[in-house]
Amino acid sequence: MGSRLDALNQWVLEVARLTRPAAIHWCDGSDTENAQLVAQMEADGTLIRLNEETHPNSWLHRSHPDDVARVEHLTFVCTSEREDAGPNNHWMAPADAHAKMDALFDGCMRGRTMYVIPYCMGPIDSPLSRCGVEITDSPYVVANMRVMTRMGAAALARIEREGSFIKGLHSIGELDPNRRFIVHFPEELTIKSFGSGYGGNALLGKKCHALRIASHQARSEGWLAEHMLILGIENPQGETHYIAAAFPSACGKTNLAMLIPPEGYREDGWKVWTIGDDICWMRPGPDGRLYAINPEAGFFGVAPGTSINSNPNALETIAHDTIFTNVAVTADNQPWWEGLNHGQPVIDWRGNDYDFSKGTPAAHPNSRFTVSARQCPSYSHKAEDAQGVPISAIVFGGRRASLVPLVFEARDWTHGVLVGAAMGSETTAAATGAVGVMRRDPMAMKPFCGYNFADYFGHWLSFDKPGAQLPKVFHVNWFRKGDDGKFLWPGFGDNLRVLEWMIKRVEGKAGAVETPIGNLPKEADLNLDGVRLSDEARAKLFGFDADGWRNEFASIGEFLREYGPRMPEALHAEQQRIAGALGA
Ligand code: TSX
Ligand code: MN
Repeated sequence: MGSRLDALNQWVLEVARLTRPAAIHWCDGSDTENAQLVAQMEADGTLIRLNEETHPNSWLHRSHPDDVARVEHLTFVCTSEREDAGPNNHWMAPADAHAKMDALFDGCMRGRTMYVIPYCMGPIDSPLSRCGVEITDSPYVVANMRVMTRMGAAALARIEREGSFIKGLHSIGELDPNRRFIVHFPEELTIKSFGSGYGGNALLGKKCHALRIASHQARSEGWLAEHMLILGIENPQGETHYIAAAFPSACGKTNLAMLIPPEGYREDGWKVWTIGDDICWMRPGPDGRLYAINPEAGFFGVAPGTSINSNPNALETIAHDTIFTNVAVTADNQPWWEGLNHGQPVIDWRGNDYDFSKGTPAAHPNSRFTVSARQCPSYSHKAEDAQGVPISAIVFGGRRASLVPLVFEARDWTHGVLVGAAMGSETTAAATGAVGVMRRDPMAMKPFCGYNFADYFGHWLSFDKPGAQLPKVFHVNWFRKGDDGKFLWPGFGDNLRVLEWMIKRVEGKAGAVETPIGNLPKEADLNLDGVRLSDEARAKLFGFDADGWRNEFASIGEFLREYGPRMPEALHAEQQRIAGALGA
């Protein structure tokens, strides 16, 4: 009695009264519990065992074919004031949203087990970490949350100690796309998700908690919850700098997080360490620097395109103890996807015989692996450090075939915030409509910021204050194309050449040319030993086109004005300063 778990127990009972489960299971996160759940899912076909010789203890899950991705149009942020959610979110009044969701949840777990998942986002002993409890009727969600978070007894103990947690209620419902909603109540630290069993819709610790709810919490508590990878770069002297980087989808975030240095760099003693591939929580430390943790404990990575060439570390990570979702399988029951460069699919992601002649992919383009970060060869022990890692540079990036050079440095923090706010990427493979259309995706947070973007930019600007030792901000573009439509930069491991320049800039050891859009390296400022670049490539990767940028800045000005009077004046002023420097 009087325990700090009373609030949790009461909420669990309340949810059970609404959803009417046949049983309630409190997840302790133990190996025994996991083995029982996996056995049950193997028995009912939720999980299919993969080739035990080549992929020990690995499983295939096939989701409902209409339930294969996040659903932005069905995702809502329910603040009491509509303007607090902003034009970047779908909004519903909280009371209406609760009524709508509770009607869906009414009796939805009849005959099913309700799982109570206590979890911690971030190292269990870190002051930067935050806890939550997800209630779900999906054992697949439990198995994934166990990999992606610190789940179970230790998290429950922390919740008991702190007395506060994020409430996440989830049911797969009937997996009916017409009865599917992902709803957030940032002011109540509550999430309700119905009708999907997939990824970000269902693993509520990830996008719903660690980004949408956390971004809202971070604003009021003075920190940042960002859609960023975190990596460490160790130089031959043994010093490690940490970088956080935000990219829209299809830019290779996981590949960058697990980068393997080019051969010459490896020989010289350079190493790259992985902290995280998707989410970064950071806050100012006592020395004024930003300290970051990865709130996740695993990778929920896109399978297609992952190969021995693009990401050998990922391939090694997923060689055992991995859950694959919606991949194809080979004749000998190995997982397969487009771009694997190995083996042949015989059964597609839906479980049908694969018909090569139809030209459709065998694996779903959004098929995934769920795997513990500890299995990654480049995983950094610093990822478990309660203090987090100090961030030396923040990198924004996008996929831009034209205009945007390989890399530039923002002149100061305010400029850096504008660079992040104005970031955009060209669409790839027909997920939605046209290919190659530029979409702005500020800080890669468009689907994930739990409040008004104008207020979010204001929050970013607020970190620039006396005593702050802020990271330098950069923008990169690995995807610049030549007139022949071919990529001009080799990318992948060679991106370390660009990261090295950034670190040397931070240390005051590398040169740059000042331009109106920021500081660009001269070719000689980058180590390009062994990289062959045409004259066109050199001109486009390291040059700056004033006419093109004048148009870009006119478009950025329009974009800022779309957010109306809440947009911070400092960003308008920064846009105008640069537009002015580019000439009218
Ligand atoms: O992930 C990528 N990165 C970051 C790697 C650390 N990709 C794959 C994007 C799809 C998710 C890239 N694709 C990168 C990149 O830097 N660059 C490119 C474009 C590219 C594609 C193929 C080649 C070169 C560049 N091939 C050859 O040069 C042989
Ligand atoms: Mn992501």
